[in-house]
Amino acid sequence: MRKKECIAMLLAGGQGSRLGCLTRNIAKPAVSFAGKYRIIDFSLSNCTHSNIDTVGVLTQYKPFVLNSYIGMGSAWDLNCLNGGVHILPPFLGEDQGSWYKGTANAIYQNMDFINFYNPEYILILSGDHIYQMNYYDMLSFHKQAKAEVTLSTIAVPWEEASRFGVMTADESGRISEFAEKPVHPQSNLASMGVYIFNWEVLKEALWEDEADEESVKDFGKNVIPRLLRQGKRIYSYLFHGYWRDVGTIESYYNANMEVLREEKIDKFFELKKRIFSNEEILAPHYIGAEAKIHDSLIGNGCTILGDVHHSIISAGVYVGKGSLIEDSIVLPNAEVRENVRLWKTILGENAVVQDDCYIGAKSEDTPAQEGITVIGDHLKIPRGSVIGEGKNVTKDDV
Ligand code: ADQ
Ligand code: ADP
Repeated sequence: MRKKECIAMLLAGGQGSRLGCLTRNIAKPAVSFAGKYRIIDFSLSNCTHSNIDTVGVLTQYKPFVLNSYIGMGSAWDLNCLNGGVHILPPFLGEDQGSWYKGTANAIYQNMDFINFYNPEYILILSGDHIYQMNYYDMLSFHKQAKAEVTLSTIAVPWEEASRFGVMTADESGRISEFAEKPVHPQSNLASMGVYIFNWEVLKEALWEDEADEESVKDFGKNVIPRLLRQGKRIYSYLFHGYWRDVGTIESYYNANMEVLREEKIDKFFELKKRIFSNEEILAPHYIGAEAKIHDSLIGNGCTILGDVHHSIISAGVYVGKGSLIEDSIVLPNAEVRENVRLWKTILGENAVVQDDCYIGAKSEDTPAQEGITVIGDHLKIPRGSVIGEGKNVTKDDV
């Protein structure tokens, strides 16, 4: 009755330190995206559309916003009785458990959860990717290839390859070499951090990994390379769609801005399958008589009295009179008071910029040329502040 063919384990506990002050108080998968979503919506919606109805979400770092956002999982239709979404924090495993040391250790500590459903296959997902993918197609490939492990892969630009696990595969897709974030990559075929394992194979691999004192308990650094050395059947499943890892400020900013491109916007909102979101129900946004807005997304519950150009304004944001927001991302419930200029800035959730500030530029005439300015959540920027371009502003700086 409880047995499932395939269940998903979604890794959502990394510190996300490369997102700087955006993840000071919030886990990376709970960071807002495209004015309406949180990053985790993409992976959870993919599960729903792939008929995967049992998902363990492994949380660790700053989990409170994430936990309350996921709730019972009903937003993604994952609130079923036999299965559903389960939040799995550390310290619940055997012997009280301990902090998750790495991605593999996080799964190891939740073996009881997996055994409860006794699946044949385990799908491992990350909480920091923007994409739409049918995991069942990947599972069909995995079965057909008689693989023991399948990695979802994508060709990335060569200059970015060293950010990823990269590999070499033969014509059938069988992987012969794998290197985690090599300084000098020999291939641009990158791992998307999406894995399918035969549960029996993974179980064995996790025990071995735990016993290895040199291991940092990471899939990319330890588990995959060890299985490859053992001659296991590891396959690459080449993904052809849109996929972005939004683990850095630049990639997060660029992926948001990509949504705004006129020729792309329809594609984003008319995806074949809907992306579900658990956004609060808010009033419609209000645009004041003098406001000028173009090339932008405006979330629900916003009040816009100033100008917004080529920007993403998330739910519940206030923009006061005489303010101009350009090339920026304003995260939920932030407040931009009067006569403020924001250029190429990510303004954190609930942050407040008081009157007459220049953010991302030194004055009205010198907009930021490069670099993204980030203002942490809940910060209050005092009246008249000037914050230069390309700076990560945290509470300590203000
Ligand atoms: P990274 O992007 O560096 O590389 P990693 O830091 O391992 O990924 O995090 C993967 C996911 O696991 C994230 O969603 C993170 O939040 C979560 N996570 C990290 N540590 C965790 C812990 N201790 N407990 C729970 N969750 C945790 C990986 C692969 C590469 C691949 C890229 C693709 O190692 O081979 O190319 O993903 O993005
Ligand atoms: P590109 O031409 O940049 O490779 P596509 O034409 O496939 O990308 O997609 C156009 C835009 O639509 C992307 O920039 C992205 O914003 C959005 N998009 C398309 N497909 C997806 C998806 N599956 N998941 C999330 N966003 C998507």
